[in-house]
Amino acid sequence: MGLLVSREEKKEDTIIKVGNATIGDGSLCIIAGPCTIENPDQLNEVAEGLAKTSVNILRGGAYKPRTSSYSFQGMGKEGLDLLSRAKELTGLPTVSEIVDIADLSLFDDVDILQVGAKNMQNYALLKELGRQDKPVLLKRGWANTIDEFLESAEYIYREGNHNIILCERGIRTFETSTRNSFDINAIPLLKERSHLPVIGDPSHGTGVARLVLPVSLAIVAAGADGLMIEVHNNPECALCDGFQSITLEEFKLLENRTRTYEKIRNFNFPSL
Ligand SMILES: [Mn+2]
Repeated sequence: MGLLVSREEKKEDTIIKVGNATIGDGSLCIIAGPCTIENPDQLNEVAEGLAKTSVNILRGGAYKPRTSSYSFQGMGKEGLDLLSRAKELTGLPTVSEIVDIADLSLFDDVDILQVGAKNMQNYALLKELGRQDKPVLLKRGWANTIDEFLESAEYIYREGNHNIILCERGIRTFETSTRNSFDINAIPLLKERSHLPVIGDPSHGTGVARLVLPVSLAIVAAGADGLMIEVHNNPECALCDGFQSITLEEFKLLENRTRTYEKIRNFNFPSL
């Protein structure tokens, strides 16, 4: 039996609407914001800067499952409160990562629940999110195959929540010059195998700020429904992932270039 998330089961693309943003309708949905919410000034400066661009959704982490237990673990509830205020200020819908279903009530004002790469196979969490009525952004684990990724999406889908966004964020390879190797193959392959929207995260996919723009262009050209970009007002001082975060100025260039690529790929060339 084919998976419910597969193209065989449903031919038409799944289109997800969140506030004024649409994901999966052929347009490019740009999600941007800081890796981690650090303080009111940081989030507001980034959010206000992004609100002046064509960004569609604001991201910001409040619960951070860090590799080291000694690293900053996020602001928690206080961070989500700041994200609510930024949403009010900018009118942008928001996405934030949930690591524990016990925190769910704190996410009432968050529009999209993110499952991070480390939790892609946390099946208890996936099943619970499958019973919620808001979209889930599911990241691929760095050591998981496309098949395993789709099986994880199925855990959410079969519980009744059909609004799932698949996010390729790079896989671990022998390469050490970058944090991960962005798996560009995954974009057209997932679009072919599943009706769910597919986005790319070049920030974690490369782990190198100067590679974020060129890899973003590759993601758009490959047919992704969106991008997720880490932006910081002062990357050098970021509490998390500063090395892969771009500035607002750099984001404006990225926005400009990727929107041009979006127009080119969506242009219907007249037949001769
Ligand atoms: Mn990050």
